Amino acid sequence: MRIFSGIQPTGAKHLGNFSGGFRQYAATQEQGDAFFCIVDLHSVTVPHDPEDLRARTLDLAALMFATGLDAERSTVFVQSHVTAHAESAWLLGCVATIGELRRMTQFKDKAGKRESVSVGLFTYPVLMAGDILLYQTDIVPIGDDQRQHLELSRDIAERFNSRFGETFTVPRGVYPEAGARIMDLQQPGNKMSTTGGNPQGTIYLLDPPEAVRKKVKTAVTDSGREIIHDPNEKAGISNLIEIMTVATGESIAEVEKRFESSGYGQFKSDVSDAVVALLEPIQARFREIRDDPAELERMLAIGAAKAREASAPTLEKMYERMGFTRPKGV
Ligand code: ATP
Ligand code: LTN
Repeated sequence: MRIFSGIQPTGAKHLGNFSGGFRQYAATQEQGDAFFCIVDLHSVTVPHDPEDLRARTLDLAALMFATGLDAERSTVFVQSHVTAHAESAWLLGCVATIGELRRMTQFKDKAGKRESVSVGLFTYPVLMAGDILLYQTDIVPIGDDQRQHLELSRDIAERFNSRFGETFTVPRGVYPEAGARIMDLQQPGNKMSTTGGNPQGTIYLLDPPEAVRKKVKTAVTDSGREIIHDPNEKAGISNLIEIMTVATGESIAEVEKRFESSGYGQFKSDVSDAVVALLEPIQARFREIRDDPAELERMLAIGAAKAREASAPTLEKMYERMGFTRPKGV
């Protein structure tokens, strides 16, 4: 089975990214042939600082290994190191339609907040479709916020296949059972997010223990007393329950049962302990791995070579099926 997912190198990574991203990457790599891509081309769709992008690309690679990716088993690479990604985005951009891109809620949200919006932000989902389809991907581990983009990738794959002949595997999204959408602790109506969130409501993976405790303690809840999962009526508590499941591996029902007779104060304190216990070893491994940038660069170079080899046949097929001539024999 082929597994593919991507993650952006800009912004500090948070517990939502851990839940929908990192922990699913580490789990799915056991199921087959896995590719995990640091999507730097996606990160320039909004204004960015070049030095920051450079530094964060290596930091993100370190975090991916620190959260359990195994360089022997999985291919971890940087999107811009494999030119097939930019090429497939052009080809698929001529298959996707303006109408379907206009319906993307992430574009509407992000574009609505800016005066000037890049063309790249609009065509972002097409680049993402190429990422996935180039690898004949069967499953894509992601968070709930990427569901619409994944559905679009499937539509583009099916359209290409029916217009030009069977070329792509149609991929399936894989979402965590609990924690597919971790919410902001201060605004439990919005997802935890680097770009759109509130820093006080966002638990960063590199936050020190005191910061985690303060953020959980001040998390917005409700005036009730029961620790039960009801996202409509009790968004804040439901979110803390899901955070607990992410930190301990328990189910929602197990967390509810364990805190049946506890108050919110005790529950919050136990949630912070569990999150701190989750993050401490990740942070220690991250510091170790990041301290050897030459080794990280070597691993990414190996990843890029493997990704080039794996994606080349599909890109070639795309060109051929679409009727392009190919350079021969020089
Ligand atoms: P952000 O909103 O924080 O800027 P992002 O979604 O733009 O994040 P990435 O960091 O590339 O960008 O996301 C990596 C993975 O994390 C994706 O699979 C995404 O679905 C998932 N993810 C992001 N936010 C959350 C969340 N609040 N809960 C669960 N999964 C999430
Ligand atoms: N859009 C995604 C990042 C992303 C991705 C991908 C995820 C880019 N290409 C391919 C899965 C598969 C995001 O913002 N999280």
